[in-house]
Amino acid sequence: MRNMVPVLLALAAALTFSAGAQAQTTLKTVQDRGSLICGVNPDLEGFASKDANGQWSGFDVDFCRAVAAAIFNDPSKVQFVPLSASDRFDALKNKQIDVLSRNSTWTMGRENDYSIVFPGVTYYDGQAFLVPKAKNLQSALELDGSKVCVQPGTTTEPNFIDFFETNHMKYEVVHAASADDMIKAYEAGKCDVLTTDESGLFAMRLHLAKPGDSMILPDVISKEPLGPVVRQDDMQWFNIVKWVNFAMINAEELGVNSKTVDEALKSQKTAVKMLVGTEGDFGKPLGLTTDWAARVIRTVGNYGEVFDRDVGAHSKLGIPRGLNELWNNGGIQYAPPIR
Ligand SMILES: N[C@@H](CCC(=O)N[C@@H](CS)C(=O)NCC(=O)O)C(=O)O
Repeated sequence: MRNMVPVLLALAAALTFSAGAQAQTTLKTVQDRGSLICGVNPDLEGFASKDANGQWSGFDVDFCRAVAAAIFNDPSKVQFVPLSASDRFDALKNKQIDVLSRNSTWTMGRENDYSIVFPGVTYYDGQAFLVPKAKNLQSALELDGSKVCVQPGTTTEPNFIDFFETNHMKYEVVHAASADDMIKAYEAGKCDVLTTDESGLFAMRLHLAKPGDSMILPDVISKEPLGPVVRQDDMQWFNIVKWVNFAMINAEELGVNSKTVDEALKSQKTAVKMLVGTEGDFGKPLGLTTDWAARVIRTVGNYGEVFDRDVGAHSKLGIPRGLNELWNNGGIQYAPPIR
């Protein structure tokens, strides 16, 4: 037995070494690289799109920028990787990206199938239908016999099939590989209905030749909680992404925005002090600085500022806050406190 001791010690050392070698965290990888790699939609106005100068903008893009701001104090330190609906979760699983921020619906099946996890909901959405106004429809229950344009690899396809079958309506599925292809197929008359998340319909309608000739039916047939996604293997990284979202929501609730954040640094209110880092240190346990949330708010904005600018009242999409209002203002956006 005594002869076994050196062998066991060597074995223990080897195991410790290999555990250490594996322990390169996502945060360390991102810091060493000097930028965050974020998977986004290739082209969905308001959520993620690129202008003629190669500048990305949108709600999902701003979330990536917020994570970069928390880490680097610089929201520009992001490399954006455009991903199709079908490729996005494999890209995350295979470590081609650090985080996915691409109008993705949180479902249990996706977490199980790809060993991924949604740290929160940045946008509460639901599936709807866009139709020509000339059809004079009042409800999605009048869609019997429709040719429906839908993108594969989404929650949209099984949802709408379920809805039609439950309501004993006939349908024909017309597949389109991108939002752009869906628009083209609809305008060419290959389908008479577009279906996806309501936010996506607002975005796609802008790109129709005559947006005013189509309407979104009032029926919302599913829950589509959209949010960022990370792998299940790194709790620190999961927590960073989770608390960046919650910090932005809490900032709006506490009235701290990109213009008032310096004033907030002088606030005597405990909740504000804990948010901006003048009391306690909530950043260090996540591997961040004390002022991590102040960095996000200063350079990207609070939740309401980002919503407003990218998809809300001050954007081309003009989507009402609806469910995405704060919980104390009639909506369901609710972040656990930073304290
Ligand atoms: N939230 C749904 C739908 C997401 C989705 O990919 N929607 C389509 C239709 S709006 C899209 O964004 N397409 C953009 C593209 O691939 O060009 C999901 O997670 O499956």
